[in-house]
Amino acid sequence: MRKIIFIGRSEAGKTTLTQAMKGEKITYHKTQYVNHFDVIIDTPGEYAETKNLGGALAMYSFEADVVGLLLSAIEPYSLYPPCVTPIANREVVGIVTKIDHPLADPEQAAEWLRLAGCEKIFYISSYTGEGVAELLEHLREDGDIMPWEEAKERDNSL
Ligand SMILES: Nc1nc2c(ncn2[C@@H]2O[C@H](COP(=O)(O)OP(=O)(O)O)[C@@H](O)[C@H]2O)c(=O)[nH]1
Ligand SMILES: [Mg+2]
Repeated sequence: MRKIIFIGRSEAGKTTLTQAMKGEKITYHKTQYVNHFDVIIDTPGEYAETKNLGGALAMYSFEADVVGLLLSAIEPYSLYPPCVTPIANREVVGIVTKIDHPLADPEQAAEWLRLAGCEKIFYISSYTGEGVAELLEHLREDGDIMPWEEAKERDNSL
């Protein structure tokens, strides 16, 4: 699996998503699986809140294969400057969090992430697990057996 690093202001949902992606149950096609891959680097929100976002992107992305810029679907504004993603020198994907929220406006958040330079956007709720499997799938490398495939192989061998 490729490693992803989460960047986003505090309250964006980084830590909750990190937990939703590791060890916890992941819902894939309405069935729940446990993820064994350790693929996430969580960061404190301060990195995205100061003028140093570019520096953080450049520095921390060295440890990751993919950078995930998080923006919650209930944000009233975006901190991301337009076209920042090339600074990371890595693939940068946009992650809209909290799509389950009653006040969520996922398309607005997605629009801001595209403005920042993200081409691929994931829509996620760490509460319901929606979108988590898709993000894991995006990190998959040749030879990786996803949690839901492991379960299938086990069933087949019974
Ligand atoms: N409705 C909803 N709330 C969420 C979700 N993910 C996180 N939150 C809430 O948002 C707040 C900030 O989450 P946290 O993961 O600590 O954000 P961080 O500061 O980026 O690490 C917490 O109160 C979480 O319970 C989600 O998928 N849906
Ligand atoms: Mg956190």
